[in-house]
Amino acid sequence: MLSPTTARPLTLRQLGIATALAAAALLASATLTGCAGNAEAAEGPEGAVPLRTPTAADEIVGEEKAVLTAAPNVPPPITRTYATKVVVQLESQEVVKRLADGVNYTFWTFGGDVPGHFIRVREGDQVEFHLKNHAHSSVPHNIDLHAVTGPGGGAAATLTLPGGESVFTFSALNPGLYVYHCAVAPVPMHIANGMYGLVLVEPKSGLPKVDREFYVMQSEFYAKPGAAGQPHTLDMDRGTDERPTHVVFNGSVGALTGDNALQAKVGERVRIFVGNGGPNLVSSFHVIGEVFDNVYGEGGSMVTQRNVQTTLIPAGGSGIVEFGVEKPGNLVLVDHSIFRAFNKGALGMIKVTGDDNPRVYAQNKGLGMAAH
Ligand SMILES: [Cu+2]
Repeated sequence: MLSPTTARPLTLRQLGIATALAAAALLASATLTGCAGNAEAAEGPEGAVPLRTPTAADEIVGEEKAVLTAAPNVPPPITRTYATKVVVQLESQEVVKRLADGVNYTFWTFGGDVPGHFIRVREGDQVEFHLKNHAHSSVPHNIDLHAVTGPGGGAAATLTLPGGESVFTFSALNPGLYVYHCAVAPVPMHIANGMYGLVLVEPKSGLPKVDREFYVMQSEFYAKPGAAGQPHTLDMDRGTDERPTHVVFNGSVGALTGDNALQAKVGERVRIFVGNGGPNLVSSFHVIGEVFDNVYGEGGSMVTQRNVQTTLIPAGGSGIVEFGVEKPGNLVLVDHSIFRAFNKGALGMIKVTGDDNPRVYAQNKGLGMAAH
């Protein structure tokens, strides 16, 4: 019987739970969509599950072609205040590129690059998705977008032979940052060869303005040498054993270091859309020398935590991190499963320029060597 208990004054433990719930409710109110979005309103204060079935009131106005970008670039923020039909055109291509110094690899890609090109649409948009498979491909490909509500995330509708094209349509019902990948059997082979990318469904009210947005996607490779003079290919045994030869950001060792380092200036706000293509490893994403002011956990549509050192990016998942840049110098992106960073390639850099601020950080004495 519950009734005698509920009549008593709250215990300290119950009060603690009540406080935690109130705090969670407060945090939940700080969503990206605010309270203007229909779906958010439909969820109600008790967090009831919304049904997002589009109705006649959700009018689709006009049509536009999606701007797709290769990492680390991100398409511009969406300024539209209404839903439209967005035409996405993506082509699967099998290409030989550098994976690491001395290692060329036969990548299978979306758009010719690893990770695949970034897609940005608005919550409520109707997306007409065209998947082409390049005529020189050796096998069929398709696409499963985690943003899709429907069979296989689109995979069932997009099995495409070399030289062919498939088209399907979906409504971007849920805001958030989603992985897409190829899902043709054997699925691990297609993903391990590089077939993944990110699609952002921007909330109706948009994302808070920042100065820089970057696209960073971690993944790992299981490479074995080809015949003499031939590029490396997938080592299925290593893949099955989860023993990668390379763990990288944006498709190759050094894709975000040296001349390829990301750039920012002191005083700017930075947002990184982080994805993890896997196929196996979970990423402990960390930026050496910074603290994430905001984290949208697991790529969902609200800030779930503030002041975070390291955030988990699941295989086949994502996260959004934001931080202000207060100090010039080099910030280092790593998977903090740290052998991966320093021995297998999961290392990137943001070069921050601008005026120094010793109040933020100052080195007061060097190596501490004894005076002669
Ligand atoms: Cu494929």
